[in-house]
Amino acid sequence: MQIGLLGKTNVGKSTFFSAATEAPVSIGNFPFTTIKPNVGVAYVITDCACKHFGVKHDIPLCKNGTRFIPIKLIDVAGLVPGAHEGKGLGIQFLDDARQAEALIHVVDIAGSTDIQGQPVPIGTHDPLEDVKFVVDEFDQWFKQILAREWPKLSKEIEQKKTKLVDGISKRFSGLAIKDYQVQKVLQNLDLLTKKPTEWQDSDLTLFVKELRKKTKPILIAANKADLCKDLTIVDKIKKDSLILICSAETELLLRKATKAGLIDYIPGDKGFTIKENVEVSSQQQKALDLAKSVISKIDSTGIQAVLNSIIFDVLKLIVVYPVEDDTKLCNKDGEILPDARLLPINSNAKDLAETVHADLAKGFLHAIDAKTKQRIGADHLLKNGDVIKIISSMSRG
Ligand SMILES: Nc1nc2c(ncn2[C@@H]2O[C@H](COP(=O)(O)OP(=O)(O)O)[C@@H](O)[C@H]2O)c(=O)[nH]1
Ligand SMILES: [Mg+2]
Repeated sequence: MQIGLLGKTNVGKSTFFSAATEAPVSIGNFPFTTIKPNVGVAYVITDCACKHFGVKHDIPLCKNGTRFIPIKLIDVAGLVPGAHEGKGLGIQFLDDARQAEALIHVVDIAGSTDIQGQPVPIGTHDPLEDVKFVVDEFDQWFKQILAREWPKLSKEIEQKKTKLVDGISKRFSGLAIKDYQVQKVLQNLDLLTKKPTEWQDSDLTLFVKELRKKTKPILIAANKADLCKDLTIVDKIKKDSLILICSAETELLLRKATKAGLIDYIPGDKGFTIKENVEVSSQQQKALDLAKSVISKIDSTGIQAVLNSIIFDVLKLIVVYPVEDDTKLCNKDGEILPDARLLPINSNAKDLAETVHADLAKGFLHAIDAKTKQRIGADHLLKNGDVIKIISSMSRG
């Protein structure tokens, strides 16, 4: 699961990235660190299944029933108008973005940077323009990929040398786009039966727009909300897009203060407390006071809400816990609920097996739902929070 952070320069992408990838709690030696300079691990938060069962476990990714689930975050190169034609870091940008399953578009909601990302006085740039241009760049990029080859491809399809879905999917290979997604969009737009050589330019435009929406959905993070004088601008954008307000700078400060042992804070909390018996310098106190006033203005820093929303609202993923013992809820080493996995909605028991190990799926016999103790088959659809033991003729040891 990879999520890309995109936007023009100076909106706070790197600050968001640093804040989100700074380990939210002390998670021991879990491999959480930066993978590449611009690729790191962030966490979504959910209620751990240990709460449902009323069991206690001591694992790094669960703190008092709050479960942290890792996702990959990519800080995509800054975007400028014309990126799809190679302007700015256009090529690098598209390279980073192609691997992402969904995108967080970081916007300077305070309007303190112009369209090129240069600082301007607060409130003098309309963030709606940024929302529009980013979607536009993306759609044009998609369009270019297909339109370039359409004259040739459409003929091949009609001569039955290539199948419609296959031919289109292949043009988008490397973008993590699946056949069924192409199929679905063609179907929704009634394009499955239209002769490809008779597609108008408007058909191509509409098709790529819908394909982009489906395969690279965008959530807007209205950043620098702390600077914003009038947040009603958010309502204007809300009409057509999913948008959440946040302050990456505040979250970064709070995570650093947590790491330094100064405060108790769990990302997403609507407040924090300074630990007893710690000395805070007057400078630190000032920074924490500022953070407190930001939180009281915008409810929470919003960073965790953005991460959770892209996984649970936009991608609609569910959390499932595979276990090897459905009574003790543990793995071979006796660790209770050691693993939480994010799966697409409509995943079944066999899909879960596949994510654990290919052999486990190959030899799949049945599974057991640890909550109901019921035996379930390969096709059984999983629900959010399920704890599942898989029984396979090919389980390892
Ligand atoms: N006030 C405020 N400033 C922010 C926030 N997030 C980032 N910044 C500042 O915006 C500037 C650009 O941030 P950076 O993360 O480098 O932006 P990028 O070019 O999009 O990666 C820096 O000076 C940050 O400190 C925020 O939430 N509030
Ligand atoms: Mg940056």
